[in-house]
Amino acid sequence: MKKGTQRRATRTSTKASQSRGVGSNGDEAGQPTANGELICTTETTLAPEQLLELYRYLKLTRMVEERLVNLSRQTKVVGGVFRSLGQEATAVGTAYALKPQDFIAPLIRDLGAVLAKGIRPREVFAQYMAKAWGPSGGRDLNIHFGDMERGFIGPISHLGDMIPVMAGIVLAARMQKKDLVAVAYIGDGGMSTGAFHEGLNFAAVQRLPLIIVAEHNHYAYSTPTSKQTAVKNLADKAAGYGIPGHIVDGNDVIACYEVMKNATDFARAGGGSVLIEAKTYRRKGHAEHDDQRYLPAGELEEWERRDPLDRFERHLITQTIATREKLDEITSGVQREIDEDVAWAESSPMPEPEQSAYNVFDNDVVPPAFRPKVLEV
Ligand SMILES: Cc1ncc(C[n+]2csc(CCOP(=O)(O)OP(=O)(O)O)c2C)c(N)n1
Ligand SMILES: [Mg+2]
Repeated sequence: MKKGTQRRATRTSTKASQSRGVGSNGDEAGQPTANGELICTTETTLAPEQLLELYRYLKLTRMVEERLVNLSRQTKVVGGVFRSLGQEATAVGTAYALKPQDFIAPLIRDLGAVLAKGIRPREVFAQYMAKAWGPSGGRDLNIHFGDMERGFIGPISHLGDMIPVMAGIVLAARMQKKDLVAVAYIGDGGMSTGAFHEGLNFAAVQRLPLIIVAEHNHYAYSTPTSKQTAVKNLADKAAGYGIPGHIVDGNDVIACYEVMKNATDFARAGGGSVLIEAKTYRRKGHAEHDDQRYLPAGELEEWERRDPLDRFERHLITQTIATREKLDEITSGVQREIDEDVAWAESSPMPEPEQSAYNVFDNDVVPPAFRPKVLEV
C-alpha cells in the first residue's frame, strides 16, 4: 500500500485523539504534565456535571469488578471473572457518548459500557451468581445477557460474530427509518476472525452507521498482538474497508468520549461505518485464573502509571473541576449502591431447574423439561 493511501484512510482526526500524542508505535498513551504525571485532554465539549458523571461510572465499573473478585473468592460466582482493569475509560467514555436509542454489543472487558447504558449493578451481581432474579435467570453468565429496552445486545461467545449481527441491526433500523447507531466492541484478537471481516465489509459497503471500537489491549489470552496481526495500528485495517479509522488514547476517558461523539455524528449524518482503535492495556490476566507469567518485566508497571482512573482524578483536581472531597463523596455513594445491590443479589434464590426450559425457544412449544410428562399421557 502506498503511504499516501494509508494516511488518507487511517486518520486520527479528532483533536482529542491527536492531543493525547498517541505515537506512531501506538504505545505512548498520553503526554506527561510538567511533573511527569498524566492527565486527560482538556479539549472537551463535556460540562463539569457530565465529567463527574463519567467519574462515577469509572469508579462504579472498577468497584463492581473488585466486588465480583471478592464474591468469586467466596465461591459465590459461577464461572470466571474477567476484569477490565486499566481499560475502563475505553468502555465508559465511548458508551457515554451514545443516545438512549443506540445499541451496543459489549465483550467481557466492557462492563463500563453496560453500566453507562443503564444496567444496574444488582443485575450484574445476580447474573454473575446465576441467580433467579438475574437478567438471564441463571441461564448464562457474566455479561452474556441482553436488554432490548436499554440498547444492549448480549454477546455471542464466538469472537467476531457480533459484527455481522450489529450490521444487521443497523440495516433493520434503516429499513424501519429509525435514527440509531450501533457500536460493536472487539478485541485485537477478535479482529483477526473471518466474521469480523465479513461483517465490517458488509457494513462499509452498505454505508451502515456501525462503529467498531477495537480494544488494543496488547494481548489475546497470552498471545501478544504482534504475534497475530501484521499491522502496527489496528486502525490501519480501516483502509481495507474504505472507511475512516481513528486512533484514540484508550486510557483517557475524555478523549474516548470525544472520538465516539465525532464518529456517531459522522455515522448519523449518513457517512457510514467507522473504526476506532483504543490503545490501552489489559492489566489483569485473561480471567482471574491467569497469573500473567508471560508478561515481559516492567510492562505492567509502565501501564500502571497510565491508570485511567488516577489520570482522570488528577485531571479533575488540577483543572479545578472537583475537589478531593467531592470525589470521595462520589466514591462513598458508589460504595453504598454496591453494598445494597450485592445484598439484593445474595437474597435472590437460585432458579428452579425446570426454568431452564423456558425463554430459550418459543415458550409455546412444550418446554423440554416437561416433555416426559406429556409423553406419559
Ligand atoms: C472464534 C473464537 N475463537 C476463540 C475464542 C476463545 N477466546 C475467548 S476470549 C479470547 C481472547 C480474546 O482476545 P481479544 O480479542 O484480544 O480480547 P481481550 O480478551 O483482550 O479483551 C479467545 C481466544 C472465542 N471465543 N471465539
Ligand atoms: Mg486483546
